[in-house]
Amino acid sequence: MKLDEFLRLNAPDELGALAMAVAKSSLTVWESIPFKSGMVAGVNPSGERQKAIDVFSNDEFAEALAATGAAKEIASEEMEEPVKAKGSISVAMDPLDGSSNVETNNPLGSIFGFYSRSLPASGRSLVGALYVTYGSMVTVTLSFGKGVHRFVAVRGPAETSFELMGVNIRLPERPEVYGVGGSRREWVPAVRDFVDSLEGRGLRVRYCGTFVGDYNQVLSRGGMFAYPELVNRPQGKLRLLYETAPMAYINEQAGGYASDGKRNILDIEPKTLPEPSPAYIGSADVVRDLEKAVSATSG
Ligand code: AFP
Repeated sequence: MKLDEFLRLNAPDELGALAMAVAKSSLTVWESIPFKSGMVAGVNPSGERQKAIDVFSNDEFAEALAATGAAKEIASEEMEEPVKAKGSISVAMDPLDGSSNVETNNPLGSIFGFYSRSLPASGRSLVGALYVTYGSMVTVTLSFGKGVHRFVAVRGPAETSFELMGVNIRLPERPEVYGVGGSRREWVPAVRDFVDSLEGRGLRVRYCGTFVGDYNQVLSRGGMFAYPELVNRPQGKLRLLYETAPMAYINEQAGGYASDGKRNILDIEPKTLPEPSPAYIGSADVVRDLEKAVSATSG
């Protein structure tokens, strides 16, 4: 089944239009990655230096989302202010996750959260979420609150389409892999001890340095991805609205759990658009054990 047919049957019209716009634009972004890897002069609202591909993917997705007429506002990790439009759904996006990995040809990704409320809003107001992987395949993984489904880009004689690849994807029972961002000496002691214990549980480290790529393999193999609380950066690096809440929504739909170390990521009410939070996401039993270990040591 192709993505457009799936969306017609399974998604409200506005969400379907937004998801289809993202899928089409992801192919344009994918083709542009090798040609736009240089830095540009600006920094994004979080103070990170931007590549031409960060700006290009932001503009490509923002224009395509606005053109659907379904978006009320489009907020992005790469924009100071949201783009306002006339639809009813608020979109928050990280248009190109992991752009520092372009040179090394590691996987990259794009993340989209579809919110029913004006932004900033908690993950409880998500009505859908989607991420794209640009790896050995271009895939779109999405949920509109009824399971997690995946589509893969397939080149046909006339056009490239997205074909159904996985229905009702669930995290496997047995966790196999983990990946943790930052460096070991920056992790708070409770996180370091917990990560050490994962090897004893039979998990193997697998880390590519792009949240989407690292989470995507956790969804396939079970385990945990974390960008944890750091000694000098207690809120970690990843942004709630643009990154962790949409992925937590998908992860919950796949039977998993995501925490900031104390509570469900979906329950956090961000006060600003780029608000970061520590993130531990993946198999429910592993992440709940992490939460217990971290909360037992925090005041
Ligand atoms: P870039 O977009 O600058 O490449 O950062 C990617 C990212 O935000 C996220 O995708 C990774 O999980 C995280 O950074 C990795 O950060 P470390 O290099 O500190 O492990």
